[in-house]
Amino acid sequence: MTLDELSKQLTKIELQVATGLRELDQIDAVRSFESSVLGKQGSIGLLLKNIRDYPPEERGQVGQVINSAKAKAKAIIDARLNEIQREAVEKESQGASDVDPTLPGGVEPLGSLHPVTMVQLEIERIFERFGFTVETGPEMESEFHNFDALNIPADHPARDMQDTFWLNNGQVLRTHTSPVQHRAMKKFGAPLRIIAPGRCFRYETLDASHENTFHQVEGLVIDREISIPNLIAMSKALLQEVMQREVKLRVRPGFFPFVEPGLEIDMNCQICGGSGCATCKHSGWVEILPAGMVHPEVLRAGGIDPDQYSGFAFGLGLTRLAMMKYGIRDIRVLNNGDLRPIVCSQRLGGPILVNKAS
Ligand code: FA5
Repeated sequence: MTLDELSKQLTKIELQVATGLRELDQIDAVRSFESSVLGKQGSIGLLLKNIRDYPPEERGQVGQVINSAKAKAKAIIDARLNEIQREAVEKESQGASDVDPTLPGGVEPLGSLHPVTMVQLEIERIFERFGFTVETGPEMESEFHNFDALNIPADHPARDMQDTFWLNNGQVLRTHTSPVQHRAMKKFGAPLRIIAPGRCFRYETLDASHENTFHQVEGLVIDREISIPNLIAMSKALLQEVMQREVKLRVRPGFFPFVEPGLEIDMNCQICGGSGCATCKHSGWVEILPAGMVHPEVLRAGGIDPDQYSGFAFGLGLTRLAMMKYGIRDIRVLNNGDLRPIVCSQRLGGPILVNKAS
């Protein structure tokens, strides 16, 4: 199995674990499910066993990808076990007998993973294959990390580019995932390759493509001799792999104080195919991947010598990418909990989402 096939296989297993567990409410059933995944003959266990079939130079990377999936599966299984145990204790403490005719009937498990979660898992898998580490950062951020460390001083007009929710304690709800750049530089130094998926918050007027709570995936690569062609090639490969089809990119100059030069990488709208619709504001293009070469001041603030290293960074609009992938025309249906506009297939490996909103 190639690395690519392995990666897809693991994403499928992760989805199977998350979905399969929801139907199990007995400890024994969860334990046997666990061994069907993590045991020596389990779906992940067998992949681990087969590492030796890979050429020696690939084994490290293959092992990393499988072990990361194993850890995630274990965490989800343990959480389900805890949940069942807690429910059993609660039931016992209430003195419930085996049959309680007053309890409501059993409820069929409904739903599937959120479309944004599914695309996030897919992106994590793709980047892990390329040796990236997945990092996280706090949603409540310091002004320093959200702005200053990114070369946005207090009096700079760029602070107004992203309307901010300020908190009473002087901190902010992070307006983007870029603060993780500084944290990662301090944590790992150079060279480094990370992605950082997460929620962002902006005080803004809502429309079909703008939410006040949305997801981005930050990307940061720092090494010697990194250049813009690396960034553009990676962007195209990434978007096509997620969309599973050919996509067109449009590259424009963009301004962000933390990169120089800055780029706006847009993708042709997958809802209307580029002819224009409300989601792409009738332009045929969706702003999906602003990026650029990391500004020397940002490297310096992160303790990295800009004479030795360069890097690129991007801030992928994950929520918008999920919309493009699943044909969701209006971003607001993703957060409002009203499932009616979205018809979700329960089938593993590929929920089908049909957006009925205009
Ligand atoms: C930023 O947030 C920069 N931090 C991105 C960046 C990172 C640039 C690293 C350079 C280097 P921007 O404000 O354009 O840039 O947001 C990035 C992406 O997030 C947008 O392209 C869009 O896809 C998505 N986005 C922004 N605002 C919203 C919103 N209100 N609702 C949904 N998605 C949004």
